[in-house]
Amino acid sequence: MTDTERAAELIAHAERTVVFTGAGMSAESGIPTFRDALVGMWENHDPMTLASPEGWTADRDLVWDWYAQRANDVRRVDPNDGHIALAQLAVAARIDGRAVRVITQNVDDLHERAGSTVASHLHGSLFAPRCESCRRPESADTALITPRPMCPLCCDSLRPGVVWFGELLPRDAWAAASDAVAACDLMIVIGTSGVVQPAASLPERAHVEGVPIIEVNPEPSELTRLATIRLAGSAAETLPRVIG
Ligand code: BV8
Ligand code: ZN
Repeated sequence: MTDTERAAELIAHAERTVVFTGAGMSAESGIPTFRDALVGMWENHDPMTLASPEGWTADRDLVWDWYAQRANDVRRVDPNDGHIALAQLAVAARIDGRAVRVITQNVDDLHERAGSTVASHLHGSLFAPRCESCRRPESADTALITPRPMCPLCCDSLRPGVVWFGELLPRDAWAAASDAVAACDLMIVIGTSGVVQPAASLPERAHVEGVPIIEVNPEPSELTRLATIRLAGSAAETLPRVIG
């Protein structure tokens, strides 16, 4: 049996699958991975600085514009065959009483636009801006607007709805992800370098519990050592092959 066939077999029979995705999931939709995210006018900036409270307080307009550009970029692309295969997997599983829960580190909405329900956006969303002071949520379209809009309620600044480096993950997102991982009998890890914590500790937890892990990534990652099966390929090419 090839690794692809073994993976397909595990996926077809798992009762409670968790799909754990990173930036590589969206690469074939044309969204650069986090580390490649700085092109054009952003190439002289460090994503770790732009994606941090220090970067925000240093220059709110610059950081807001970076996120608005990323939100507009996502709006201009489509989910890829990998996103679509995952959405189809969940529909097929539900028919015979099996569950597929998507946990993503990504801040785009491509899983949702492919038809998936996302159980947890661990690092927030480009499309959930909120007021920095009163936390009033604003519409997804507000994320696309520059210059930086002000809160209509308290007139303070809006901020992007993402989790910055040095910020705690949203309690409900972390709880939903932890519960899904605690209950799963298969984990599919797609398109993540496995560097960012505490998100990367979730595959670790599954591994400790003896849950089989399938990794889909053209390159080895920090999580490859945990993989039961490693499929060295891209999300859009590999997932349709292993999801019947
Ligand atoms: C926190 C939103 C408590 C913003 C993001 C423990 C140890 C070490 C460090 C820490 C630790 N605990 C906390 C830290 C600090 C930090 C951290 O992890 N730093 C890293 C750099 C070491 N973590 C935090 O700060 C977290 N908060 O822990 O709170 C706390 C509080 C105060 C003080 C201390 C602790 C918050 C982290 C959230 C950061 N926000 N996103 C934004 O997007 O602008 S994370 C951001 O980077 C992305 O969302 C994504 O999650 C991450 C990048 O990771 P990947 O998704 O894996 O993407 P990457 O580019 O790395 O890899 C892409 C992969 O895809 C590659 O493997 C590639 O081969 C593959 N690929 C490419 N093409 C394809 C493909 N795969 C498939 N198909 C393809 N076509
Ligand atoms: Zn406000």
